[in-house]
Amino acid sequence: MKNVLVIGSTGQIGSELTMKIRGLHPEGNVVAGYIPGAEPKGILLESGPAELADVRNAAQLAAIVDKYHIDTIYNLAALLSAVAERKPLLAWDIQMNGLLNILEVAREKGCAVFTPSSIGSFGPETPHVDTPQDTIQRPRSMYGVTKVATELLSDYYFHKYGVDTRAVRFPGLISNVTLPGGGTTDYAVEIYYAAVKGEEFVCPIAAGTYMDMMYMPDALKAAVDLMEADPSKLIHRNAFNIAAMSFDPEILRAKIQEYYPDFKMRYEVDPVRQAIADSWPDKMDDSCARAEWGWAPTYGLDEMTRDMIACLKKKFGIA
Ligand code: AKB
Repeated sequence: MKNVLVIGSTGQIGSELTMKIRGLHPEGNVVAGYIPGAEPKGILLESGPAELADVRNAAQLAAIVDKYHIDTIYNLAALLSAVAERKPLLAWDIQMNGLLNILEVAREKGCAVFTPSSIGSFGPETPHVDTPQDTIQRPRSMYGVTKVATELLSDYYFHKYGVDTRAVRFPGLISNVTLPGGGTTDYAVEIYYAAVKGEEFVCPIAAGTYMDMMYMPDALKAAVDLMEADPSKLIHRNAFNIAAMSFDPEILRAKIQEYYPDFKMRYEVDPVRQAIADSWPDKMDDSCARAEWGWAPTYGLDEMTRDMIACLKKKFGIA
């Protein structure tokens, strides 16, 4: 991995992943791919090349791969779970037609491809505790449908054409650089912003709803480590369960109150997000990722909370 195209480089994951790969491969071209209206700014724009990269435009993607001799594509273009329920056809177009374009370009030009899956690829019939790597995947959200199809199509391109496709199933990702937009797990990011700004938090997910969560530095490490893993050790490819922590809103509230005892949270449960959350695992079993490519998280809830609060205080200039 030397010359890399990150599609969706200005999103929650992309804005940090692009910078991390640029740091790891200063000798390579690490292209920040974006769509109109989501142009890179600041350090992301200044530290390397940027190109319009709409997954629905195969010719545009092929031209970037040729221009920068791209060997690896990180495909982060997606509508998240709640917004995909509002715009299912657009979600299908971006997530499926877009993926097909990327896989075809990768097949023709010999690129490896990382297209993340998610806890959203599971559904109500999936075992919710210690969710196995290989289990029932019958999601009922459009996001989930596209994530299962992404896993299958990525495996198909590997088995049929030898395209080096690899992926993880991301938990809800908690970060402090770029906000997520339209996900079911977004509450676990927004709660920290509210606490640090001294605001009350209105939680859209009910007490007692457990979901897998992960701090962004671990998610970035997973994405890079998997793409650099020895392929001969990989029994699975699309996609590996990875886990770091599992909590419900009450546990998170209590953890934040260790830092802000006056922090207030009340519930206004969003039925769309709640139905999605109820269908997702409480806690995945990530033993295959650990065994096949050495996955291990660094951050638990304590370490993440300490770092989130410190980073957000700095971001907002709060002493
Ligand atoms: C979402 O909530 O939609 C995402 C995810 C877990 O895939 N953060």
